[in-house]
Amino acid sequence: MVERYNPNAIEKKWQKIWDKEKTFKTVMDKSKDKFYGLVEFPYPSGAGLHVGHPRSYTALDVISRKRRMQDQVVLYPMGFDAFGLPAENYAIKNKIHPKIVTEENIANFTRQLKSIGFSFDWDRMIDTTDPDYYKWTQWIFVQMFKKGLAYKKEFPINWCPSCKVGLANEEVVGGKCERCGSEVEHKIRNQWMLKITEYADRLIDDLDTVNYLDHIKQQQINWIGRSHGAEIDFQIKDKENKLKVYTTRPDTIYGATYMVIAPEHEIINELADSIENLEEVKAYKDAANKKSEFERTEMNKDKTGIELKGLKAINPVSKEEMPIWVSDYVMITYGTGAIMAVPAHDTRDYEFAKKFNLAIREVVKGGDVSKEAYTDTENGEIINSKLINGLKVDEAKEKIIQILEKEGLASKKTNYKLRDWVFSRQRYWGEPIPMVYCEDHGWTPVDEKDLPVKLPEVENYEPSGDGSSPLADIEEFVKTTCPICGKPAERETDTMPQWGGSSWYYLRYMDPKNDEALVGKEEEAFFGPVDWYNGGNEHTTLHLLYSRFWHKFLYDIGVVSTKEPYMKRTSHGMILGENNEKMSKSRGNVVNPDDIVANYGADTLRTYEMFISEFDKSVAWSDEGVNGIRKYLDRVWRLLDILVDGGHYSEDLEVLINQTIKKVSDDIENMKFNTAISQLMILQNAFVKKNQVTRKELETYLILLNPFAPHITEEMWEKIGNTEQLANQNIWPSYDENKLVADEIDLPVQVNGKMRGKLKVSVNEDKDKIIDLAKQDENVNSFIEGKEIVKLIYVPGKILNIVVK
Ligand code: ANZ
Repeated sequence: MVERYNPNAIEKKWQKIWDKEKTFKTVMDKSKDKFYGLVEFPYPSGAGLHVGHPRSYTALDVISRKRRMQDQVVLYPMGFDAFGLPAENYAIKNKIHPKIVTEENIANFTRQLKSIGFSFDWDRMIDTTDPDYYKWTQWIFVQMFKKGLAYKKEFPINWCPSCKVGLANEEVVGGKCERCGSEVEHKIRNQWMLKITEYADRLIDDLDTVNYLDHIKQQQINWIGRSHGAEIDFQIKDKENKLKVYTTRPDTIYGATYMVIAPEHEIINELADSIENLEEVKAYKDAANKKSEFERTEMNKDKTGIELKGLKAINPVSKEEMPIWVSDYVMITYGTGAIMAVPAHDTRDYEFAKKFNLAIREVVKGGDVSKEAYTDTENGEIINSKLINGLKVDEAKEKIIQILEKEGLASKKTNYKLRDWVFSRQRYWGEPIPMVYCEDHGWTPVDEKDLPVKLPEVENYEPSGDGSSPLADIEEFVKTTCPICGKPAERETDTMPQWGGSSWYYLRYMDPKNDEALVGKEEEAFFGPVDWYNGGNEHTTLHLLYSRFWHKFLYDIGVVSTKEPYMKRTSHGMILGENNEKMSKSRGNVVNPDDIVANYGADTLRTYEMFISEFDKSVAWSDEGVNGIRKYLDRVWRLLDILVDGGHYSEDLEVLINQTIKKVSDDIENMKFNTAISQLMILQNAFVKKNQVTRKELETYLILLNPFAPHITEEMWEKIGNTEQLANQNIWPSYDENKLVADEIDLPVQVNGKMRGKLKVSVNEDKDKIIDLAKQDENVNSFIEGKEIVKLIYVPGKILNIVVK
């Protein structure tokens, strides 16, 4: 009998060895294939690691460890996205420099991550708050400025009048300040913007070249919100002015029964004299300004509006006069801020027309517009529309645009929901935006040789109270000289958002210590692009979009050689508390990974998190489940008790072992970790049932289990006499195609009594499977295809006879 399984001792031992020997150090080797696996680097919060983190980290650790054993050069790095609000707020409250808090938190995170046995190359660790790192974040900003992609614009910030501080969107809850509950106002500030809109088409079109889960691609596409349509001019009756609308449905122009403009539309001022109910209109506009865009566009909310009395618009095809309404469901920031309303075929217009008793005219046949708007564009046929009757929607769109274009009243137009990216934050704990303002030269970037612009040491992190960042109060920081003329000038005091440092971090891992370039050419060419990126669903929209934008920009200026940063993107489901609710301190259902490691071992934590459910599904934590995995690893350990000599697989287990190799190999690549582990459990049971495991069998078993439970498997591997670590070897087993099915035979297949083929199947294969296989056989299928099968005679191990009409 060997001693009992003692994870704590074993795990500490191996972690020390990995650290000391730098087992997972990544070294470029062009003679081999590379694999770059990436997981989202955490924000090092004071609360420490959450059990959600290891779900993602273990998944790509499993894949990375397997790929290493398949002789690939694996880059699997880790770092910290350490700028951000919590450290700053903590600093304000406790008067501790955010740098100190951040350092402590990073140390704690590192300890926790190491205790779980991830195979990160710790020599490549990065920290976005390290000046050697953010120097390059600033450098990228400067390049963007030089290419005209960074510019200043007046833009409202969320402003808490009682805290006297600008708030991030996530600090505004239901329109109120998250800290003090006051109503949040909008304060206009001159802010830095990045022109992501210039990349909108490429950000959609290049999705064809990457392998992201479908819903992730769709989120990118929806966020960018490209739509093709036309701008059409509607003459205002008895006036010079025209009302320009944006529509994606010019085919429905005969169905337009009224116009709607956004409350902020300039025509209200331009034609104020002719508006009979101007006071009411102004009151409506004031009320609308208080609402958020979300409140205004919410589908199910009650529509409000007011008619512009005294003005009419003229439909350019039917020449009909139409009323003009003002409503806050039309946004000034999209299209032209005005629409032609077609209630019969647009749901929002329909609701509006019903509420205010406006005409609904059907112009696309196919639905029942007395009940609801008919919005189908595939099947509809145009009616009640003199110039385009009988056409399909698509044809009608083209034709109407053609007709109106000739008269100079319309032009094709593509619109995007995507807006330029507000890149300024009025905070201390972020990368200073490396710009200088000079009276004579305006905004000028800091000279590249003077980067990084470091955050100054300060005593006070309180925002200045007028909407500027705390940096504005530090004279030594603000006062500088103009990089062009050398005259006194002032630094920008806004800092970058947390999205900055995380938009390019995957590049720095390839070459983290380079002080001449953000990444060396050779390293980038070898390691790039990221082969597989896994992260949370909450980051599949913005973070992904922002970093794809930066990457494309870096491609354009020749820093990187690929158009896309990530070849593959997957996401994991959330781990909920035992009570099925989101884990949170206030709910008291948080599980601390430290406790699991201490009580059960890291291998149990890892294997449990991979076994818990399908990888992309949310799932509740279960202590019982953890216990179950611990017992399984205990049983694996006891395989040592039944070990016998033998450099082969026993004959009766050969098929099961080959099946297991195949299943574990395939399942890992498909992120079906749970079924890979089930299969390993089945094989372990088979050894126990036989009360014997040969040395060869145990070795194969340990290799297959190693990615999930690296410590116990290294220990057992060593115990049975191996001297070189599993993790470093090109040792992943392959399976024998011919040994995947038990007792294979060639089953003859007849159709109407004539021999038509033979199927390789196991003796006792079930009937449905046999029939499926027969249909897949080309020759057999050619005799049954399109015919009715009237009878099937299957004698297992002997013959299949199909009788067709
Ligand atoms: C007439 C029409 C008829 C429309 C119909 C739709 C269906 P996307 O795909 O989002 O681009 N629209 C245009 N500008 C708007 C604004 N500033 N605020 C609110 N709505 C606006 O949708 C474009 C459609 O949304 C446009 O096409 C317009 O309504 C509306 F059967 O014009 B449509």
